[in-house]
Amino acid sequence: MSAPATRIPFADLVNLLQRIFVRHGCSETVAATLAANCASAQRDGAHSHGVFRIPGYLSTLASGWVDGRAEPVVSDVASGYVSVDAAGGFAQPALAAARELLAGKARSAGIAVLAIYNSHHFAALWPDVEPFAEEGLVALSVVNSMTCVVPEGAQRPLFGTNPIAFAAPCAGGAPIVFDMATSAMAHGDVQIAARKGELLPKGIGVDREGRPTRDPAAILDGGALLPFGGHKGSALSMMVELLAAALTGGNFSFEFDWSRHPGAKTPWTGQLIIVIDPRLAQGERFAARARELVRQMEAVGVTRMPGERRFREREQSAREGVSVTAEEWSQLQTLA
Ligand code: NDP
Ligand code: PYC
Repeated sequence: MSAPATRIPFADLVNLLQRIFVRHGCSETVAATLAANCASAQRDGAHSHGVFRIPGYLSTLASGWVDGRAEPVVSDVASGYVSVDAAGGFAQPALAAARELLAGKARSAGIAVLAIYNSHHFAALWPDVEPFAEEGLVALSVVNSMTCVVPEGAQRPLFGTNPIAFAAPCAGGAPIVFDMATSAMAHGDVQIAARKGELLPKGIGVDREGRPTRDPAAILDGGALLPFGGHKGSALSMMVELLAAALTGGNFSFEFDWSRHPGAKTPWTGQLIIVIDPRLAQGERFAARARELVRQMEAVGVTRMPGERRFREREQSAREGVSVTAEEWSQLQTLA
């Protein structure tokens, strides 16, 4: 039986993670960005991309696969288009470097695109879109990952778990946010289930022979995941490959070869973010309309909006501290 979880103030967790990233080869800027991202996921109960990911980040840094000191290069391509070469580093510092330019363009043109390439994304996607909605903007992002999903009708994996995240302002409350893998389950959650020795629901993946399996270890050991919703999730996953890789100049999920970097875990791909300012055409009406949609959803019986669980966990973390298992806490202190 594992020891009970301990609760850590959010700022202390960020500081500890930042020290770990610096100690393991990141610049101060990159470390601060990754630490805030990872601690936010832990704070919100997004456990597949919280401190669970730290060993993967560190083994990747040690393998030389990712550059923790990379300096992103931002290009102002057109009135509604910004491009960033992440220089073989992480996607989040690339977004941070281009963020002001991107939001400014969205506010003046009504819409702007940020294309990040030569980047590694190993995190939840909602932290990349939610802050835009908090500023009254609508944001949509896609990122492709690593080959582990069998397209509908295919015999072998090709796509990544390829998440889509969306955030929009909503009058009088928290923004509306969803963030979902286009695979039936995120790879991180399969790893967590394998670690706990739990069986998965039906329809998540196949073993190395292509037979349906509920065993997460069989999926991880030469097997593969399925898209969610059959051909529909498969089409969305294809779209993510096109937008996050073909459009940005990044790798498709199947294009990179990390075999010479044992320990490498972070997909080397691309990310697209589209930001829209609804106020240009709609004034404050968009946020009011969003509130009306939520009201009507509740009226027909919806009791749980996407993002709501995270916001609840965030409130609890603010009151009581961020929950981390005793094992994770002791491991983090050793790593720092
Ligand atoms: P989930 O299936 O857990 O959740 C997807 C969305 O649905 C969330 O917005 C969630 O809200 C919402 N939701 C969940 N249950 C309900 C419900 N019963 N009613 C209404 N809404 C609900 O996420 P995934 O497993 O698909 O993805 C997990 C994470 O993995 C994501 O953050 C994703 O970005 C990340 N990921 C990252 C990749 C990368 O390459 N960087 C690749 C693949 C995944 P809530 O958050 O409140 O639970
Ligand atoms: O959980 O599928 C996943 C994932 C892939 C890359 C980072 N997270």
